[in-house]
Amino acid sequence: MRVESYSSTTDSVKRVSFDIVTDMQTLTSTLTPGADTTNRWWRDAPIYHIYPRSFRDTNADGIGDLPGIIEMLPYLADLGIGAIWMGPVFRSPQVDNGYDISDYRDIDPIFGTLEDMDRLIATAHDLGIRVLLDMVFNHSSNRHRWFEESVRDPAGPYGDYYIWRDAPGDADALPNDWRSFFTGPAWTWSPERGQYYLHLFAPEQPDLNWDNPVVREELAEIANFWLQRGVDGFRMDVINFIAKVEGLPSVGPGAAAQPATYIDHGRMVAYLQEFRRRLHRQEEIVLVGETPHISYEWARTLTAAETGALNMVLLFDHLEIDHGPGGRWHPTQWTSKDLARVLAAQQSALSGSSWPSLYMGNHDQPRIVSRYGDDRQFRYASATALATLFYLQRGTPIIYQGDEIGMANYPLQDASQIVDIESGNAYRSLVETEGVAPHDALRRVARNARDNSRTPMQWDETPNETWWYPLNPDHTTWNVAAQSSTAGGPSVLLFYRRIIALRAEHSALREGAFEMVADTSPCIAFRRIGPAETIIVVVNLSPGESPMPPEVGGIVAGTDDVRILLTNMNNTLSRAGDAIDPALAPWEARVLLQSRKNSTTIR
Ligand code: ISL
Ligand code: CA
Repeated sequence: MRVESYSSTTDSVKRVSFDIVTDMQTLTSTLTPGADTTNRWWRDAPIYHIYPRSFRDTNADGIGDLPGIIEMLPYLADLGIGAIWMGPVFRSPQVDNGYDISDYRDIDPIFGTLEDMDRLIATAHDLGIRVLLDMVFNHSSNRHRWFEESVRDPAGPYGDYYIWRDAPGDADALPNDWRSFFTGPAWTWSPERGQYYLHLFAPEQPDLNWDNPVVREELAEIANFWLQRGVDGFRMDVINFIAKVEGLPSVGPGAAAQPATYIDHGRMVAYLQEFRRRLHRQEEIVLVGETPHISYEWARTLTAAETGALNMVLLFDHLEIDHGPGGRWHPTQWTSKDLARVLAAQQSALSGSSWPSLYMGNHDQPRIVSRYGDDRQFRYASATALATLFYLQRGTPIIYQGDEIGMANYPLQDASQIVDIESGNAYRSLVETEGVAPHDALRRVARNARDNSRTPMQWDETPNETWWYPLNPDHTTWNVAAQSSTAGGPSVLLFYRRIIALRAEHSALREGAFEMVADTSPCIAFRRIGPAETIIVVVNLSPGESPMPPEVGGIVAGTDDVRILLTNMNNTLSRAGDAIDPALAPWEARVLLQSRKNSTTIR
């Protein structure tokens, strides 16, 4: 498929064109033999997502650092983790906690040095843990030398690195009506250059011009710089936004909520294929794209092995079922049926040669146990039920730091405790523009604020006043040390270890097909069908006892070789033939194993 486009400066329009490779023959001839077929470690390796600033601080400056990550690698190895993804640790003014990079080839001194990174990679590899970096390539910092040069010298080598537009005739008008995801217009005026530049996020995060071939080459070289240092792949920030529709047309109100209307997905895929083909070691690395608001069709195209672009994407619709029609800051009720519907749709969209990522939260989302679980009455049970539901589907689990010990939302009491740029802007906009009463605005933002998941990792009960953001007061009871045994009660951490081990022990959980069995309220059930065995997962997402859904009850009643592999209620295993309680306890998650003899009869 031939794609044509124009690079973005108004004074020197350059035509660029390239192909999206859709034909398998052509593609495999451009990739190293074996690419995407033989070395798929990333399908089996659970990924642990580290938010470096809040993980482990070794020099008491209140900010987590690379030596802290190195120190805790054995903890992750014990958990059964196969790879870590670290949030951005590159040089940055930290306007958006590192998602505004001013030097892609150096480590920010708040996190450590390049030598620390080399040591981190080597130590991780010794422990069998691969290392993914978070690459922010849709935009850079406005303090990056490229942007400073672009402002200073429009005709110079960096003049076309960003997306510049003249002011329209009307003095107050903007080049178009696009909105920043962080509220406000997506355009900021540069008095020095006398033009507007585009930023889909903060004004300090100008969008890079991917239509400029030099920019694309530059970004691939940066990736290669890190691949040569030994990293095993990248998480690529908002990577579906890199190609904007030609001519940057206005799209009408609601554009910020509907970025699909101004994204040229065909060009996006072509750019990412080109990017991948430029990378060293491309057959052994993993590329995970963060892709908010993407359609299932494009997610499938991006991840299909035949496309040769990304290996996985991070979808968001399962984390939007509690957003009202007004979006994230207008929360609404959800049911387990809504969740089941989305999970089934994602699984079916990414079946075949695509591969899903399985995640319940990250540094942009509230904590899962507070959100879809019950962090008061059923914290252990709901945290483990959700882990069972998410991580035993087909795909690669991506565990966000702290979820493995059931960390909960921060009890925000006051607007002054909102530190995050997106949440702070949202609060101000609710109060100042939408006229929402401050206490109501705080309630809404508190529920979904990104600050919730950015509080420091709770290693033990020790108070620590130095952290950049206060520890959640509940760290006195919910911490790694306390959960390293069951002395204090059931442990989320030990259950996570079991779940991860279970994936390693049963190929049906890694490679088996996925099939939704019951998408009822309050129970969700699915099965994973492998060549030797079928595994049925049934989860009660409610605080009340519930019978197993009839579909599962039927399977259990009709055979005598189903047994319980794991439940979060007690850690004992049953034997084939043992009676299985037809009722699920509140927030019970059960994993049932059916051996091959009968697995065909239940299909
Ligand atoms: O949910 C969101 C939209 O309202 C956002 O938090 C969304 O996930 C996000 O804006 C895209 O995330 C990534 O890019 C941002 C950065 O602030 C996030 O931390 C990062 O994960 C801009 O680089
Ligand atoms: Ca530190």
